[in-house]
Amino acid sequence: MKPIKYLLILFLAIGPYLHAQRLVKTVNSAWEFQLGNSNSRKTVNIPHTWNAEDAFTDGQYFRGKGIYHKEIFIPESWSEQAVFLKFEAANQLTKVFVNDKLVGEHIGGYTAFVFEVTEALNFGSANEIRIEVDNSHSADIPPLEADFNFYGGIYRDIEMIVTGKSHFQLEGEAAGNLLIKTPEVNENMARVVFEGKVVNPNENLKLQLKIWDPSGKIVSELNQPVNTGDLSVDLTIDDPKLWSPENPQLYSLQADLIDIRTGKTIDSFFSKFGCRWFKADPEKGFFLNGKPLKLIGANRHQDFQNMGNAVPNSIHRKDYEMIKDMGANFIRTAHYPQDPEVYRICDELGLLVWTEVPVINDVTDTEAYHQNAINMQREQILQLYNHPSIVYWGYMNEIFIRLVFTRDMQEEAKTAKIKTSVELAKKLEAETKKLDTSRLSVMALHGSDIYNTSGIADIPDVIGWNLYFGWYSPGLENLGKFLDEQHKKYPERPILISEYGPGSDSRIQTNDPKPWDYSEAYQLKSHVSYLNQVIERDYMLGMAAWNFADFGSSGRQDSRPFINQKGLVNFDREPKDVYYYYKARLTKEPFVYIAGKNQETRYISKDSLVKLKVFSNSDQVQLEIDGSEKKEAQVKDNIAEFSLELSEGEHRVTAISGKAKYHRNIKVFFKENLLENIENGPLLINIGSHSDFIDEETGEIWISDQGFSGDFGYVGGDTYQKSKDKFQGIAANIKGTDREPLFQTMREGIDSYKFEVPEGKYRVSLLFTEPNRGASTQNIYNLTSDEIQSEKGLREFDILINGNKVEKNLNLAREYGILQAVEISYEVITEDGINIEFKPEKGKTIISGIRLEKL
Ligand code: GCB
Repeated sequence: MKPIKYLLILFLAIGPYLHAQRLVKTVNSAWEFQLGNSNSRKTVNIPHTWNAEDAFTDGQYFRGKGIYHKEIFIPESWSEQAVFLKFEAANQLTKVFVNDKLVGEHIGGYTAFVFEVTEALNFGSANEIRIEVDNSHSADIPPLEADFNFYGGIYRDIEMIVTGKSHFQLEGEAAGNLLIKTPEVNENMARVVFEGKVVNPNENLKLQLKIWDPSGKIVSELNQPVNTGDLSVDLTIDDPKLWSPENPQLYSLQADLIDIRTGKTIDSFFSKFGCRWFKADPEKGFFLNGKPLKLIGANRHQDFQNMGNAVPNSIHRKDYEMIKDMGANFIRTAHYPQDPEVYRICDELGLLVWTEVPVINDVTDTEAYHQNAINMQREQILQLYNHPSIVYWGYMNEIFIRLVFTRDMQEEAKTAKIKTSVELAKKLEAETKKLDTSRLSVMALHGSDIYNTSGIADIPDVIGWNLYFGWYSPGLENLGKFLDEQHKKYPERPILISEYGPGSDSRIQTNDPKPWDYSEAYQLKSHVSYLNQVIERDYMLGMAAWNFADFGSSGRQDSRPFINQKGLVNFDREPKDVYYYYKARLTKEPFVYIAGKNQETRYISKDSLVKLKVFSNSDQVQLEIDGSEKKEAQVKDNIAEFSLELSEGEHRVTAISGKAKYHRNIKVFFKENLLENIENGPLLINIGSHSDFIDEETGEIWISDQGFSGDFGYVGGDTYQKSKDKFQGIAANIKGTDREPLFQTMREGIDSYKFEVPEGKYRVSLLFTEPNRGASTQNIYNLTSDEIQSEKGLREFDILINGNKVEKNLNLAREYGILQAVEISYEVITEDGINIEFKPEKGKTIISGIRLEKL
């Protein structure tokens, strides 16, 4: 049965029991919002952040205070009740005032908090609510720094909760959650322990507890008197229906507080839970309900294009449905607890979860920092306790990375840093186990031995490695070696890969992928290799790709600035090729997909073949070309590769494997004919790159560069390379364009670019950028000639088109500034061909792209 249908039945089954003895309602709409010291207010709805736009403009975003105001009418009839405000989260320091009275303060941006406001309210009249939220950097609040945006605001729901004077506890770290523990589960029985606190000033109460099994049948019932204070009930379920990714069956528990004198229910608590058991074996991997299960999935950040972190529940749901749909069984909510809805969804869908608190990159050696980190872990565990999906409580990510990458750090300072981090890890481990012995503790490390030598890696139950071989460090194949070494050295330590994967950009397409080219093809190649290397190692618990979706990170300058592009899907959740690859690799329903959604137009040379990759979960794929010709290929690692001899023009290819079918139209152009057909459209060249670049706005394709051997191409020079083994070009924000990759790749030291065009009038547009960050425009004339020699960026060159000098001493830095997109168009009348010559005066010549149009 589909989960939705099944839930509906469950809901109908338990519907009558959900009496509204506790009023819970959102208070999200129409708050008056004021940012920083500004006097102006605007009306906003919660979820809200003030950084949805500015985090994507110049690498800086507002970090400070925002104030939310609202008048709320409180009815007279509530005066005998208790009233609470619950915040699912606000980033990151929050103060709540009711009628100018401070009712509570919360530290931390990713967990919920509840304040009782009864005493501050005026009943039967309007009440002024003011919420001050501050996302300024604080040395005492994790995270100190990280590769994602700390968007400020009340970005999750606000609820108002009204109960009787006696009620289940709402205030406190659990934010109203009562714990359902399953300390013992096997095929025959599950022990269920229900724990909570009752606030009971004056009534004579009893507790009525019911448990429904996944089919809606009551399997346990209990009535007992309760007093104020701690509550603990121990129950047993026979033949429990086990929760698993294939069959995520959930039990429901409802606890009612009943006034014995009147028989009325005065407060209720409802939660689902699940019965399952698991372990992490350092030799044999992860086991769920006694069976081995390789954990394969992704990490997920909570932001979305144009919304920052203020996303509705529907987007959370869609994300996890997509993750489930691609066949994953595992998710890491990196790097912080996510919306409560997320864990409900993972329970329902059957995704195993690693959830963690945001202690990232660095630790402050203060009591306050340590305590805040511990409180976050307490809140996370107590609030999310009942979710059967959660199997790991995480508490640190790459905690030594700042230390490793800080140059000139004194030995003493390093030792102190290690000491405070290890101490904090020990405290977090102790706190985690104090609250929950049934789950595994975990931390994520970057590829450095310092975690082993410092002893920190021995603290949690499980170690996650964030490994970027083939990206930050060379060689995809080094992954397996690294893992084997670790496993051999630490045979008692269960390990998994908590992050891996390169950045990619759907605008960059090639059949010849290289590290750092940001192509979808390189991303695919790298994920295939990682999957192979992990799946063949039994001791590996599993792996989580970095990241499910592209996400905002204001400090990043990749091929799309301010965005981390390692997503399997884009920031707007449009899948990249690799997403479909996972689907082929991990799902069982017949599936076939022709890769290259963004590569439907191919520019090839006449004598070469069109390469197609087809993803499939069967052994063989048949390809039908233009309805008649058929080809067949074996599937290896869920990919069937085809090399097709296709004529110029449009072709329809259909891939068939078993019951699954997929069509794609492929348009082929021969490069040799482009100049001949230039009347039909411009020739666009992505100079300095082996990839085609697709302009998302116009659909134009800037084809990969080529050397001249007749027809068109460059003469002389080298591909511009900022650092060896890395990006061919410069990964930096280029001002004045959103076609960054076009300007980021260049040819340096080029002598000329030639086109054997027929006679006529043409427009030649040349694209440039000065990549040298050191080439300052201000002090350029103050440098001595020696300095000029050493400053590679200080270049000046002439440009001649068919012998006519069109630029004299072109100095990009001086005339336009560095990292600025520059486009200059020239009109040319020719009788025979176009030759663009570049003559250096100082430094090396450089160019990023050419557009050639016939007029
Ligand atoms: C990491 C971090 C993660 C980054 C990622 C990256 O190791 O844990 O927060 O976003 O690398 O893309 O560099």
